[in-house]
Amino acid sequence: MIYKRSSALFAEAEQVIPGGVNSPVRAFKAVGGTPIFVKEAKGAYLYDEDGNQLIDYIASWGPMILGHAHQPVVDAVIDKAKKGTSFGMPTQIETQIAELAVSMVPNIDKIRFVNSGTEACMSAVRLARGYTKKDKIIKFAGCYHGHSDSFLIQAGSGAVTFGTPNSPGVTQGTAKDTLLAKYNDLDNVEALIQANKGEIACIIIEPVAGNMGCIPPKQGFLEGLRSLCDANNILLVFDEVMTGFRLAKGGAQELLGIKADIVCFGKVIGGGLPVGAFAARAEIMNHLAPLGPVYQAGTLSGNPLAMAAGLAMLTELNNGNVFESLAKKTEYLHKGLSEILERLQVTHTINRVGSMISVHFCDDEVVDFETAAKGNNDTFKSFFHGMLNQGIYLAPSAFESWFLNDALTYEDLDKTIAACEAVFS
Ligand code: KE4
Repeated sequence: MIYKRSSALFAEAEQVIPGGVNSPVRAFKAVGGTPIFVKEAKGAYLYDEDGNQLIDYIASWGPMILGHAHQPVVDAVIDKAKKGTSFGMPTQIETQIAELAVSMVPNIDKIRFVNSGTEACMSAVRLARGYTKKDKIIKFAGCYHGHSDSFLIQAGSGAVTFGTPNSPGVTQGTAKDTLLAKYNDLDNVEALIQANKGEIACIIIEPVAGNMGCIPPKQGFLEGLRSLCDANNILLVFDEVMTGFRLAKGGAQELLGIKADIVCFGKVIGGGLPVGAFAARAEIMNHLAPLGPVYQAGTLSGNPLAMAAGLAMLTELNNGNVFESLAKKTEYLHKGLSEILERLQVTHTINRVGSMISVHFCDDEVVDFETAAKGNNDTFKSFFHGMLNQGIYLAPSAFESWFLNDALTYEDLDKTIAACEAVFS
């Protein structure tokens, strides 16, 4: 594959945009090489600036679950744009998408729209703190909830002490209120709660982790968190920015049968336009301004253009059964890749939940950040570039989940499996 034009465009971008990208993971730092510039996309295929067609396995990191430029979404956006894109005043379409989302997702009565997953998670934590009148939060190593200060925290010195900033610009004052736990380790969470009795407002978690590769919750883990939260007046916040409207209509709450107190959304809910949201039962959501004292706002929150894309997307998902089709395609891909890698004796493990999947080049079971970090990154880099050179675009990091879109055909999946065989033969 030739990337001459992408390389030239990247050099230009670097002059005026830090690192040449508007989000770091796009810069290929984890896999090396220069990022691919996309000219357009349709269905399961990306068309880059050098004229290469690529089978897409990130779907814009989740949103494009029905494939790129899905006609009903495109039509809705075009129609709405002609009538104005944002007014800074309430519009009926906000109520329409809110009613639909509330009808699809369990345990929520009200929803507030924002402009990104970060904003949704940041606002959900502020709401949890305002509602419980407690300051500390527990998050999990390897889980990503966006780039808000409270989340850019790494493990502190002791197992049950507070975290320390993992980015310059995050203050110790912020970090002291974020406790870091180990994913799938209930004892560790219980120890943190005991060591910070009465001070923890919420536990925020990706119910199926997607930012360490894909990591499913162990049997009983989420149920245990639910019980610990109930026993300690702690709110359980599900960050469903990735899993929401992807794993099921009702997301991970529906698929796994666990009730969260606050649920955060992003990605799919916006149909490819910038939309995030957070939702809960009315008793909690009514603490939000202008009804309650917890402040949260946004100039473009609920703007009609983004709502039109999101409403069209959720309507398609609510009326169809893409989740079963996607799960079957992902299982097919999983089986195909496993057979090849086993036959070629490539040390690996594959995690999969619904249409989220990741390949880890290690033989340990990948159950948390520590085991995810044991993957052989050199092997992953060769895998990534070997697949890319055969027209298969995977997530450019071993710590990301792949996201299947329903425009992928079984022929595309077979091509992907064959490309994997070519890489390791
Ligand atoms: P955004 O602010 O990027 O819309 O959402 C933040 C976020 C929150 N919660 C979860 C579980 C997420 O995965 C994300 C964002 N995901 C990354 C991919 N790992 C987006 C890609 C990027 O950062 O460019």
